[in-house]
Amino acid sequence: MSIPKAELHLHIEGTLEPELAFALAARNGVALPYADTDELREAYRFSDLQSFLNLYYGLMAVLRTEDDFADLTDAYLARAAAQGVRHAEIFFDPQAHISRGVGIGTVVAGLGRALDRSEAVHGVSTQLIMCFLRDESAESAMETLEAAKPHLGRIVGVGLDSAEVGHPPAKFREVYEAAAALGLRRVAHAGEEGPPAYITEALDVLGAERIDHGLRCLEDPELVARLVRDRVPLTLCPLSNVRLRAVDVLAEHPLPAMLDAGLLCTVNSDDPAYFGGYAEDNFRAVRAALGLSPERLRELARNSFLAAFLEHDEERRAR
Ligand code: ES4
Ligand code: ZN
Repeated sequence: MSIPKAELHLHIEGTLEPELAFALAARNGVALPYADTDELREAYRFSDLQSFLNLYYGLMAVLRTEDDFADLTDAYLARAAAQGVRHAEIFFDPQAHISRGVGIGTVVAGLGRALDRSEAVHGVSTQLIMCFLRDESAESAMETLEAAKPHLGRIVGVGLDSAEVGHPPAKFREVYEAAAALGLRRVAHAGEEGPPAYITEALDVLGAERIDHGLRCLEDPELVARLVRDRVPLTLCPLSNVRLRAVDVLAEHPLPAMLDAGLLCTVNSDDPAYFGGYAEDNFRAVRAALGLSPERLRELARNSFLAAFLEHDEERRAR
């Protein structure tokens, strides 16, 4: 039995398993530069975030129709439910689809169709968070927010992802202000590969309520003290950190030190089809590699609900 938990750092495009990628390629007549699923899996040897992103954005070519996004999301929800996920806050990257001629209306309709059935079919409540690509311009982010306006009833918040180094949060001040004015919640990837100053900037300039990853906060003791004092949740992704070489081996992951420091840490799967596991796989991996006590694992699960954008009645049901 897996412990009930909320998944707060999950890119829906990162749940595209090789088998589904090939099935969608066939359905849509898209040619892939890999002979079969084995050859594709062979390519999952990443040296850093950018080497992953190159493959990840390329494989998205198979996602074209509303049905594709519904099938992708339904497959994720089934896997998540089987791993004890009761609530999922799901990232998607509108710009990665708009730039390929797939409109945000198609994407949201497909995701939404699967999410609408999720509680009944899988017992998983859900929220959607649209992310801006930080290696695209601030103008493009603002256009994306504008394009999302007809769909804001389905979207709880905004995030910031893609290549971090060289793309500090402050570039997105205006679009985050506009998002806040629309009543959207705010999160941002920071301190995955980028310096601790990006975490501080995400808090100060973007008003981020949660930090995605935040691993490198440990390099700045004042920042750690602030994150502890203000109870800012960090959505850590241990298997992702190993696969993208942010940490050498899981046994050296700083999660235990971060919990000892009093940080509000959560454990999440990021891009599970690429990084070797879903939510419970990440819990199991840190338990095995880091020797976390049952109390620590319960704390991580509790933190996931505390850090979620849940209404109180939903929170009660999720537990
Ligand atoms: C991502 Cl691991 C990671 N970091 C930043 N952006 C991303 N998009 C998808 N996965
Ligand atoms: Zn991520």
